Amino acid sequence: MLILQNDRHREHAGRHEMYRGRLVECVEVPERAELVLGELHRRGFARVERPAVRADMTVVESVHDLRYLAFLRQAWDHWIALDSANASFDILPSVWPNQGLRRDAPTQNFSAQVGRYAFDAGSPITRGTWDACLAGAASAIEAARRVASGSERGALVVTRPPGHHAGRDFFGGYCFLNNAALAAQTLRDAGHARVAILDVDYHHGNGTQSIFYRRADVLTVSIHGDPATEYPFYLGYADERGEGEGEGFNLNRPLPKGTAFDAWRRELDIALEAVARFGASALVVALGVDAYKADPISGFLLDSADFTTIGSLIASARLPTVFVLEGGYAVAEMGINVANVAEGFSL
Ligand code: SP5
Ligand code: ZN
Repeated sequence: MLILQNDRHREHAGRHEMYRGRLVECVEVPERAELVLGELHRRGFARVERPAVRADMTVVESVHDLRYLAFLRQAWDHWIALDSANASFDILPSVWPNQGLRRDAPTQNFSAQVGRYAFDAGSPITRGTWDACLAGAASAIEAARRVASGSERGALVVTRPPGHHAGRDFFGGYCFLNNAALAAQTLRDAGHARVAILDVDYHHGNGTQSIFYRRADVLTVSIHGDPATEYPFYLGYADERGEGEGEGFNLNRPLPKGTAFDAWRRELDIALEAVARFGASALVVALGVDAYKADPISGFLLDSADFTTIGSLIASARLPTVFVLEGGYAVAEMGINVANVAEGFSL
């Protein structure tokens, strides 16, 4: 399996996220990716590449909104132009255009713009967020190209920040650009007529779902904590099946907090059956490992060994596969869990 690493991920390093009325330390930290790379190296995954840091903007602009991209690119400069003292603080929203307010209101006020594009107050924009995200996008696009050409059966993109909560024109859930969606679109552009995205992160991939919700060419399937009690709360229910041409091409499998691997694994079988029935010729896996039992912000009970099984069950789909790193916050164990998936897939 080919490993592609985002060399600029460290440039995104949020300090605080809003949680229960206070600013708490970010759980989505640079060490996460470092520990994954360290463990992959220890396990003998020797083919590690660092792709060009320039992403193909044609792909990025086909998945994301132009004005949203311009906002993200310029956000830090605008922030410090307001007040040079802002450099010591991350950008977080404090006002949102919901409940009857106009998202398209003709304001360029900076706070108004942040709130227009953010859906939570847990996803700080920092000085290096844009550069880190763009390099991550480049890694995901390159991985998809290598898999699409048939030169690799599988590729793993080790990147952060994650992507599956980011939509066409919004960020949140620690995500800004949707790397899995960029990989899927790249596979489509390379000639794969039907591409499936399987999201195994603990949290519902609301961004990915919304990007492809009206499309029949990309199937989105997600196994996640029931949004009735788990983040992101407002999407991810079983009755969301897609809309218009996309009807029938979104599958949500919410599971209660406390679910262990025997029940989780049955859902993976259902998800992989849906991928096979759809007739996908390529697969993108949104690989969060926060279903792990010791994850500090999640509620499933998977063991490290279960991730090896997940890797081998995904391999049994016999599809060219791009894995993209998403969540996972039990930092000490996350390298092991990701490497277990890679090993299970490669056996
Ligand atoms: C990619 C991904 O897994 N995103 C998850 C975003 C979840 N954000 C909300 C979590 C709320 C709990 N935060 C508590 C921090 C306490 N240290
Ligand atoms: Zn997650």
